[in-house]
Amino acid sequence: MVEAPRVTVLAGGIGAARFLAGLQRVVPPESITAVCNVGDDLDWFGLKVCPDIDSVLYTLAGVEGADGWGVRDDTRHTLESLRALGGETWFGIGDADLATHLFRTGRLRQEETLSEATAALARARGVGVTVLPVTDDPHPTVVRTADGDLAFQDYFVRRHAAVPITGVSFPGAPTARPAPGVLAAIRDCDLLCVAPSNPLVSIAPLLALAEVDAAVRESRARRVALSPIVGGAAIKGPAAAMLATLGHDVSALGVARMYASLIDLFVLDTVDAELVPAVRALGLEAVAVDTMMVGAEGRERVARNVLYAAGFLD
Ligand code: FO1
Repeated sequence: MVEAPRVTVLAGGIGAARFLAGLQRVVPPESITAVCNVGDDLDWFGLKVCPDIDSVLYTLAGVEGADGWGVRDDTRHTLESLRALGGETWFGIGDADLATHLFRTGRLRQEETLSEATAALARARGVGVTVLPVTDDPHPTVVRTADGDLAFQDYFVRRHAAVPITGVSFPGAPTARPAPGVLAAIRDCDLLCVAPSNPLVSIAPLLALAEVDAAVRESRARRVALSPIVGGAAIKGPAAAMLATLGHDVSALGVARMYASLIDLFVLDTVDAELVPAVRALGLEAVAVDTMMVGAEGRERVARNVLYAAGFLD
C-alpha cells in the first residue's frame, strides 16, 4: 500500500468497476470514492435497478458475473417463471441480483435516498470504497434514434444497441442535484480519475450536472482520464459505434479531445503510443501504459500504472 492519496473516480459500469477493483488493491479502500452514473437505471416490474452502481459493488465485492454485470453463477428461476407467465424477460435479472433490487427498492419505499440505500448495500457486501450515485434524483439517459427517444436499457439490451442513434440527452440534468458528498469528493481529493468508461453515456451524464462539471473544473486534484478506446475499438460495449455515429474520432485521441478542457493527464494504451504527441498537442500531459484489466493482477497493474503516471507512486 502507498501513502494514501484520496482518490475519486468518475465511474460508469464495468470498465470503472474493474479499474476500482485494481485501485483498492493499491490504495486503502477507505481513501477511494466512486461517483457512479445512474443514467442506465431502470424500473423492472416496479423494482429500481441500478446497473452501474451494481457492477461497481459486485466487482469490488468480488462476486460480479462473467460479463461484468449481475452476480457470478446466478440462477434464473424467477426469470424463467416470469417467461412462463408471459412476462417481459428481455432484461436478464438473476435470482441473487433480484435480492439487491428488492433490498434497494424496499429501502427507497421507506423514504431512504438512493445514496443511503447504496451505502447499505456496500456495507452488506463488505465494500470499503465509498460508492455514491451522482444524484439521488431521477437522471435518465435518453438515446435519440430514428425509432424515437429510447430509455438507455431499451436501446442497449432490448434492441441490442442495433438502432442507429442520432444523439443522447439527459432530461433530468437541469433539476437533478448532486448527491451528498459528490461535490466534496470531486473537489477535495488528491487524484480525480475519469474511468475508462463510455464518454457519451457513462461520463457525460455525470458532467451533465452543472455543479459536477464545475467541481471537476475547480478541483485542485490531479485530474487523469483513462481511454476506453484502445486501438480504435472499445474495450467493452457500444462506445466505438456511438462515437462514430455522433461524429467523434473513434480513437484514444478522439476521447482525449472530449476531455481536454477538464483534465491534466490522459492515459492511453501502449498500442496507441503513437497518439501521444497528438494528445500533448491538445495541451494535455499524455502517457501510454498497459491499460488491459485482465484478471485481478491486470487490474492492479493498471491502477499502479495510473498512480505512477500521476505522480502518486515511486
Ligand atoms: N446487459 C445485457 O446485455 N443483457 C441483459 O440482460 C442485462 C441484464 C442486466 C441486469 C442487471 C444489471 O445490473 C445489468 C444488466 N446488464 C445486461 C448490463 C447493463 O445493461 C449494461 O452493462 C450497463 O447498463 C452498461 O453500463
